[in-house]
Amino acid sequence: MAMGKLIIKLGDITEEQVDAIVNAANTTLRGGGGVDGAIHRAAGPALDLACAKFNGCPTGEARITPGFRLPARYVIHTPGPVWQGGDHGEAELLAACYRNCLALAREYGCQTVAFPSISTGVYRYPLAAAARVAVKTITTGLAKDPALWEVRMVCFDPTTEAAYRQALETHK
Ligand code: AR6
Repeated sequence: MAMGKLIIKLGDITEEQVDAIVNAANTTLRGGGGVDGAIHRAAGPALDLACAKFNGCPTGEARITPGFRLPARYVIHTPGPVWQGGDHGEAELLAACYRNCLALAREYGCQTVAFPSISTGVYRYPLAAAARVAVKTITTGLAKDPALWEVRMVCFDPTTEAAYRQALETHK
């Protein structure tokens, strides 16, 4: 089987029609601002009830819930690392987010997955560096999982989109 593809697009992840969207959450999994707030608003209050059952999630790990009112069947929640200068394991933790989300997607039979730019908002991870980690980890994940046919990086602004396009070009 041919390897699935990574596409980069500008958009609002809550509108993506995919098997699973990823949420850049915090370790409480109880919602917040940014993409997390948008996903919780669009999914409706049942999402928070489902998240409450996990009693939180460590940075770099992932948890899955239904998508409720979202077009996506599932939401995979992952708390990214807070940028603390780069010598606190941030790159490895960010890679673990992408890896663990793809592992859960695989376990739940997802063929299409959409990611936001994890950690580059409130958590201040430098954009170019985060994009390199994301592209490398997603590309490795696609090569290992023949059932996964499309991963979308859904960027909320043109600067973010340009950074991911650049990372993909450089990676090739
Ligand atoms: N669709 C796609 N991307 C979005 C959307 C959207 N609807 N809304 C924002 N983004 P952030 P973090 C982009 O801050 O840095 C929350 O409060 C945004 O422009 O959402 O991982 C959590 O509860 C940026 O490019 O996530 C945590 O406390 C990217 O998503 C904390 O923020 C990530 O920005 C997590 O911080």
